[in-house]
Amino acid sequence: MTATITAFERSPDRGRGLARDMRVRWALEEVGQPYEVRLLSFSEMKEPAHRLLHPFGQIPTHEDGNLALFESGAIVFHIADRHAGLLPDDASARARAITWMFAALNTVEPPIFERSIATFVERDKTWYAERLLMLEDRIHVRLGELSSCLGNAEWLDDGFSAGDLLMVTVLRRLHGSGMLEKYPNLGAYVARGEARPAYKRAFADQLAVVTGKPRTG
Ligand code: GTB
Repeated sequence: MTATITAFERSPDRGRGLARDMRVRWALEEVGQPYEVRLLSFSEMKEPAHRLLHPFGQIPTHEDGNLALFESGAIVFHIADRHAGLLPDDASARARAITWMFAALNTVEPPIFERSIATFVERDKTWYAERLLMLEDRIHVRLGELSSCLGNAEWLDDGFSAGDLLMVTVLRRLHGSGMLEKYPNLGAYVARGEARPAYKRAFADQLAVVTGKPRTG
């Protein structure tokens, strides 16, 4: 059965792949699973019908047969767990890849997301500059640690995994901030993720929602 995911009808990022359906699309492309997309307006997300799928009235969701899931990390794990390509077979390597999934979402994403929110909604506050510096200091701590851990490796633990997929989507949020540029190995890591054919297909599909021009490749 073909899965159905939900995404923004009008993504505030105008198709730059920052909304969290991007990571789900990318995971589905990596494992070669077709999917359908139901686009939702902000008001539709808050309606009872959608809240049956997502208690917090958000995107993305993932429906497959009788199973409905929310939380992008749980959805990516579900896809990676059921299809080959995003988690190693070896039990220890698999556990390490899952650890990186949690690290991306629980340790690296929070200060980065917080900074994005601040730049949207706190710009006019008297304390904005001070808060931005504080948030950027916190992000630099994490980026420095991640950069040391990655070193010259291609991916976080052996081959590309769902841990890398989530980490790349998290780090991409720093494009335009000037922060990633201080860590050349992290910049190259993100570029490697973005160069993957599955990433490109997912990016083109979410962009097509905005441009109305479906991808041709
Ligand atoms: N923890 C949940 C998950 O990972 O799935 C968080 C889901 C979430 O934040 N969903 C957002 C949403 O539905 C969209 S992705 N928001 C509407 C609402 O809460 O009413 C977050 C997001 C939104 C927009 C941009 N952007 O435009 O750059 C980037 C990321």
